[in-house]
Amino acid sequence: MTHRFFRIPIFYSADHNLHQPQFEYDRGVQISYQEQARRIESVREALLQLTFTQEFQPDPALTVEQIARVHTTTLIEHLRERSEFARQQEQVMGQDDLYLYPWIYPLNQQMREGLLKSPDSAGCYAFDTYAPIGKNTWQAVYASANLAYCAALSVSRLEWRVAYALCRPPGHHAGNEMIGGYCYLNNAAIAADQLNQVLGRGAILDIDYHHGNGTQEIFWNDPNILFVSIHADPAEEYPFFSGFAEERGGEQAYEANLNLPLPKECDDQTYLHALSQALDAIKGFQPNWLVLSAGYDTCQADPSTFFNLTDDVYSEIGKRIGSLNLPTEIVHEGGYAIEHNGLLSARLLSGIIDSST
Ligand code: OKP
Ligand code: ZN
Repeated sequence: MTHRFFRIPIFYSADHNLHQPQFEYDRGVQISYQEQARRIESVREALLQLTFTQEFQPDPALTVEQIARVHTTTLIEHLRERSEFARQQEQVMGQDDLYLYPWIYPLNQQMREGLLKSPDSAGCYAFDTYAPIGKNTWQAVYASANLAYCAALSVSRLEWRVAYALCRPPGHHAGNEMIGGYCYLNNAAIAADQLNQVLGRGAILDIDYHHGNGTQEIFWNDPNILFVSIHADPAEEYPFFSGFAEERGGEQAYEANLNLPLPKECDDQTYLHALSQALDAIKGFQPNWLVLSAGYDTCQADPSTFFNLTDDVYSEIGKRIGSLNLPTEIVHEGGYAIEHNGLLSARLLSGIIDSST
């Protein structure tokens, strides 16, 4: 490709607004839900101000069959059915805005079978309390995954060199049959699967502050998809149970998984060093495409995390990723400095477009 000033589509759906839990429980203490709708609208406003972007609101194209390539139909049915149950419960209880929280976690099949029949089955496929289900959750989650899928379709057809899927809810904590950490369907995995089908082998780079345990799990045994993640050391930070450097991939795909955990007090220099390791691994894999799981909760301003990255580093991250010069889909993940995320995503995209050739 020789076009230096190509355009970047922003895939957006208003349906994310339908999913707005009010609360989350942080070690049992009720606080306001951090994964707010405004997170997306602030990024949308900032990205559309860039001269090289344009918005697309795609029609539904993602089928259940395609989702079922990365998630079990059991999980998909559970999400649909619990959303419907929340709708019924609102009627029965005369309540508005009811969300079913995961509180009871079955640890074997017998417990699960019992719990599934109960009104309290929201925890059946959850690993934490951060993914409650309301009446419109399925619709919002489907629309979010559809953005990732439609962006992947157009990148795989080489219609766009780089596309941005403004997904909400996020996806990288959602595994084959599990939800958690604000995530229900794994948007990045759905995109990667589509790109892999059309363009062959490729890489996912996850730069959210938290380890993308769901994405890692989904592609653990897939030798055609390299998963690389830079995140806060899980010995100290969520999700705690995965993201360690020793996790290198399953038997069929050894070394197709690379975790680069960083200390909580990470600065720009330490971060950029890890990023070059990540990019070296990606180049060595010789991928045909890249999915970037883009979280902005690594920035100094994020109220929920501990890295000390300056705003300028996002331009540099963008430049270095753009230099890979691969067909690229960016999938929006975390970031809780709500009004600040717009600036960071704009810098990331500007960096990418500056260095792409
Ligand atoms: C979602 B994403 C621990 C708080 C953990 C959940 C974090 C979910 C992050 N005390 N809160 O990766 O940005
Ligand atoms: Zn995160």
